[in-house]
Amino acid sequence: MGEYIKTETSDNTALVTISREKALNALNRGVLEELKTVFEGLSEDHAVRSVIVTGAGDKAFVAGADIAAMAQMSPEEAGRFAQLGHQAMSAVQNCRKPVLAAVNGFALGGGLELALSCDFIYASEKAKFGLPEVGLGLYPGFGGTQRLSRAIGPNRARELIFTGRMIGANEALAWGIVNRLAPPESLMDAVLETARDINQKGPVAVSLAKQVINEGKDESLQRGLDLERDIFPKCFESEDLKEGLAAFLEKRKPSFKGQ
Ligand code: DAK
Repeated sequence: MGEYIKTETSDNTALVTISREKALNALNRGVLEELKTVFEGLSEDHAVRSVIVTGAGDKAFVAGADIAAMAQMSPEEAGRFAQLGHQAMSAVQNCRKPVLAAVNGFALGGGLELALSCDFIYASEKAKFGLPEVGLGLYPGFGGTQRLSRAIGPNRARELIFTGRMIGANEALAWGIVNRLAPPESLMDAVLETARDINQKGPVAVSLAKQVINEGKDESLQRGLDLERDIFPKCFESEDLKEGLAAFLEKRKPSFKGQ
C-alpha cells in the first residue's frame, strides 16, 4: 500500500483512491510516481478486469498539480515533473484494463488531465471541472492541451484553457467531458455497476477494443479501420472467444477466463 494511493480489488474491480485529502488530493511527485507504478501493475494483474479511479473525501477528485511543490521548481525540475506527469497519465491511458474515472468533486488542472486519461468519466452532480493553469502563469502540462481538445473539440478546449473558467457537472455533461452524472451518494454505485457489466464480458476482447480505439483515434479513418481489421484475428486466438460462442450456442451464460 503506497503513501498516497490506496488500491482495493474486489469482484475483479480495482478501486484506486488518490488519498491526499488535506491538499485536496493534489498531485506531487510522490502521487505521480505511485500512480505510474500502480497502473503498470494493474495492467498485468489477471485478477483485475476493470479499474475505477477516485479521490479521497467528499470535496475533490484531484485539485491539480501541487502548487506548493511547483513554486520551488527550476525550469529543469519543471521539465522532469512534466515528464513524470506524462508517464503517469500514459500508464492510465495505456492500462490494458478499462479505467473509469469517478469524479467526486473538484477535477482541476492535473486532476482533469488525470480524468481525461481514463476511458470515460462518471461524475457527481456537485463536481466541478476546469484547467485554471493560466491563472497561475503556466498552461496545462500533463496532456490537457491535447486530450481536452480531442475530447470536446478545440474551440471549447480553447475557451476553458484561455479563461481558466470552472464549469459545473451539467455543463461538463453537455460538453461531452462526462458520460453520466449521479447524486454524490450514489456515484460509486453507478460506477461499480458499469464496472460489473464490463467484468462479465470477454476480458481479452474488451482489452483489444481499448487498444484499437486508443491507437486509432488520432489516425485517419482508413488507418483506424486497417488497425481494427489487423488486430481482430487476435480475438480468435483466445479461449474467451471459444467460450463466448459456445455459451451462446448452448444457451448459457459464458464464463470467461481472460485468456
Ligand atoms: N496544490 C496544493 N495544495 C492545494 C491545491 C493544489 N492544487 N489545491 C488545494 N490545495 C490545498 C490548499 O492549499 C489548502 O491547504 P491548507 O491551506 O489547508 O494547508 C487545502 O488544499 C484546502 O484547499 P482550500 O482551503 O483552498 O479549499 P477551498 O474549498 O477554499 O477551495 C479550490 C477549493 C479547489 C477552489 C481551491 O483549493 C483551489 O483553487 N485550488 C487550486 C486549484 C488549481 O489552480 N489547480 C490547478 C493547479 S495547476 C507541469 C505540468 C502540469 C501542471 C503543472 C506543471 N509541468 C509541465 C511542470 C499542472 C498544473 C496544475 O494542475
